[in-house]
This record gives sequence, C-alpha cells and structure tokens, in this order.
Amino acid sequence: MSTLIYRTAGESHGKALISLVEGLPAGVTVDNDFIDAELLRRQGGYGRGGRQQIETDHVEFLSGIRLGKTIASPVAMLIPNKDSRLDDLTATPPLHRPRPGHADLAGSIKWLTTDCRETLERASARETAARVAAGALSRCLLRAFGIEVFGFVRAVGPAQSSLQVTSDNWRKLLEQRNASEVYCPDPSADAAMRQFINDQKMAKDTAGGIVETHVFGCPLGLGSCMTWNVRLDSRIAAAVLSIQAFKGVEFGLGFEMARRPGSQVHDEIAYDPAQRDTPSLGFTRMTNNAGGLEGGMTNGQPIVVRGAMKPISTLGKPLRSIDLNTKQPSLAGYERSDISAIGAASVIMENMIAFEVAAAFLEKFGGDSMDEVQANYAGFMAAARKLPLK
Ligand code: EPS
Repeated sequence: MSTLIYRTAGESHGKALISLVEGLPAGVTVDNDFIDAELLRRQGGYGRGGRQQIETDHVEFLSGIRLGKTIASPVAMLIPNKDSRLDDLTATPPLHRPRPGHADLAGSIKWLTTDCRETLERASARETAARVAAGALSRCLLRAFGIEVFGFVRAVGPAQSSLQVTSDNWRKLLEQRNASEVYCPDPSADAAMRQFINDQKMAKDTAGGIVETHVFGCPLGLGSCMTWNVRLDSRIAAAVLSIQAFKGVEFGLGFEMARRPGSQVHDEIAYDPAQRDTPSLGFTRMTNNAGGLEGGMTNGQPIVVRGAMKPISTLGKPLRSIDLNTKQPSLAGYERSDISAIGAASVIMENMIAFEVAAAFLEKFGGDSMDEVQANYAGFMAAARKLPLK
C-alpha cells in the first residue's frame, strides 16, 4: 500500500497529456464514462475559445486497470492533443513578448531563453485535463463510500449568486448546473454572468470569477491536527492554489469569519440519534461556517471551499509589455484565447479537492484491496458508534 499521489506530463500543443495515479487499492471499479464526462465538462462553459472546438478530450488507459477495475499498479492515462504542433516552428513560432499575468516573463528568465513558448506550453491550463482525469478516477473510490462532490460557478466578475447549497438540495442544483451554460445552478444569476462575459468579449477583454465545491458524506476525522502538513484544509488549499490562474481560497464562511465575534462564527454542536448511522454519526451543527473542517480534520459536515480565479491573461486587446529580444516597449503576444474559463475552473477545482479527500481517506482507512479498505472503514465507524468505551 502506498500514498495516493498523481503526476502529470504534457505540453499544451505537444502530442498528449499524461496523468499517472499511484496508490489506489486493487478492486476500485473504474467508471470510464464518468471520467470522460468530467473531461467533456472541463472543455465546456461559457466564454471558451477556439481550442475547445478542436479537442475531444478522452482518456485512454495505458496501465493499472484490468476488466474495469484497478489492480493496485500505477494507473497511466493518456489524453491525446489534436492540436499538436510543438515541433513545427512555423505553427508554433517563438514568442518574445510576455503576457502580464502569465508565466511567460518569469519562466523565460528562469530557463534562460527569450522564447516564452518554452514556458507557456507547460504553464498552460491545458494541463488541467490530466488533473481532472486523476481527480475523476479518485472519485470512483470515493463514490464506493458514499462521498460525492459538487462544484459550480458562484460568481463571474461582479455577477454573483447567493443561493444556499445543502445536503438536501444539491442533487437538484446539480441538474440545474448541468443545464446552465455558465455552470451556475442559480437561474437568477446566470444571465448576468453571461452578460459580463459577453461584455468582455466585445471589449476584447477577459473575465475571472469564484467557484465553489461541496463534498458530502465524509466521515469525521479525515486529515489530522497532529502534523502541519497533514491538515486536510492546508492540503486542499494547496491543491486549489495549484490550479492555473487561482489566486485565493476560503473555507465555509471564509474571510467573513475574521470580521465577526466567535459566537457568530463557530458551529454549535447538537446530537440527533436518528442520524447515528450516517457519516456524521449523529453529531449535527446549527451552521456550517467552518466548511466541514476543524483542526485540519473533517467534522462530519459537508466540506465547503471557494476558489478565486483571476481573468485569463491572454487578452485580445493586449496589455503593455517588453520585447525580450529588443527590450523595447511592445504589446503582449496574442494568438487565441478563452474569454473566460470559469466553468472549466469549477470542474477542475472539484476534481482536485476530490483527489485530496481520497488521499486523506486512504491514509485513514487504506489497504491493498477495496475489501480491506471497506473493512477498515466499517470497523472504524462501528467503534466510533460504540463510544464511550466501557
Ligand atoms: C491556454 C491557452 C489556450 C487555452 C488553453 C490554456 O490554448 P490555445 O493557445 O491552444 O488556444 O485554450 O486551455 C486549453 C487548451 C484547455 O484545454 O483548457 C493558456 O495559455 O493557459
């Protein structure tokens, strides 16, 4: 048994993206259709650019699966790039004018080149297709334990939804989100979000936003307060901030907590024997301001995370920059871009968070096979229900 980890490889216009996942137990039923559906959702959303008309992302399993189930060996997944042209210099000429907000300038100087393409090809958010594949694969494990993840767009620019997500309404909201071009389940905010993206398109500008993820069905005690780097909130925060263009993350009530007294922040505890057999073991809360995490551990309430994505840094009306060869003022490079990838960002974040939850789940209940993991989980829940021990 080993720690659940993933790696990716691949450039935006290289041959393919690779996702390598290690540490899944044997016997996880892999739902290919679900993984491909998540890849398709990542390609969509309102404001996407021309590239998504070229690609049809789909996972080809190279290893680690036999007859639809994991066999404990590393799972290698390949997602081909149709727009592959990295070795063709006429199709991918050198770029010397770094875009403010992209990795172009820092990367070019770091790797001692004036061709920004050598950095941007890997920095590109195309890589997130491989991450979604890893996250969606990890969800095949989580689902076997009733853990479900729901993500959506909370805000685009100034257009914001104020809808409340609960354990009771999220499945209906998921249907509404799936019917929304902008991946927002709130019909009253959807139009304003699309309008903001339309306005940026007209102005040759771009739009960012806020995305939100809820994780339902986690037992108490995933993560740990014993060592800083196993705190689940810190790992989720790192995963969210590792997504291209993400600049902020908050849990539950988020930064608003800092403005309120403690009595208006902390979630009072109650007990409902009718919920004793649920993952919360019957410990209920009046509120979920903590976003399901206390002391770096799940507390039986839904995990609630928001991430802030800055606007895409490739602008149709380029910003001022410097030509790295001449050092003269010049406008930043522009080839093709999304106006907004906020819908895709919601898909990426929910799958990245799922992966961290799956890793923490296997740290607590892990075993070499699903039978072993299931026995560990059932054993812990039975012991927790028996408290206080005589
Ligand atoms: C990106 C630039 C665009 C985006 C890309 C991220 O690609 P291209 O230069 O080919 O038009 O479409 O995102 C994807 C390809 C994707 O699949 O998400 C960038 O520079 O970060």
